[in-house]
Amino acid sequence: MKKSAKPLVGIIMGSDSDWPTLKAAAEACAEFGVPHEVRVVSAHRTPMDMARYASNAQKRGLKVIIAGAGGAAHLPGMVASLTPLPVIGVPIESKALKGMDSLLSIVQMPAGVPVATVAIGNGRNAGLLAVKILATSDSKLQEKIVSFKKRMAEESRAKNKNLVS
Ligand code: RP5
Repeated sequence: MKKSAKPLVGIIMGSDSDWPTLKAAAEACAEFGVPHEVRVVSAHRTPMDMARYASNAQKRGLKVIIAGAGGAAHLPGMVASLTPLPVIGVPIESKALKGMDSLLSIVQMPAGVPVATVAIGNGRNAGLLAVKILATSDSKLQEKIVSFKKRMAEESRAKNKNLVS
C-alpha cells in the first residue's frame, strides 16, 4: 500500500482508548493494500468535528466508514445519519457492562439509517467487511479475498485434522 494513496476507508473512534480494538481494522485494511485513515472524533466530546468529518467524507473520496465507540455509543449511528456512505459499527468492550451497552447502542438503529454492526471488540471483522465492500467494484481485491478465504480454510483443516476420529 502506497503511503500517499488517497484513503478509501475512514476509521474513526470516540476515544484513543478505543484504538487497541480499531487497530485490528486498520491492520486488515493494510493486509489487503486498502488505503485508510484513522481519526478520533467523539459524538459527545467533539460533536461538531464528528459532524464535519461525516458530512465531508464522501466528497473527500472515502467509500466506507468504520466507527468504533463504547458505552453510550452514538458515534456510528450519528455518522450514518450524516453520510451516504456505508458505516460499519464496532462496539467497544466497556468495563461496566462488557460492551453490551455499546452493542445495543450501535445495533438498534431506526429503519432508514443502517449501521452494519460487528461483534463486540471485533475490529478485524470491521476491516474485512470494509475490504469486501470495496471489492464489489474491484476485481483484483476480489481475487485477494478469494485467496484469503482459501488460506483460512486450509489453515483450519490443517489445525483440526488430528481431531477427526
Ligand atoms: C466513548 O466512551 C468512547 O468510544 C470510549 O469507548 C468510551 C470511554 O472513553 P474514554 O473515557 O476512555 O476516553 O465515547
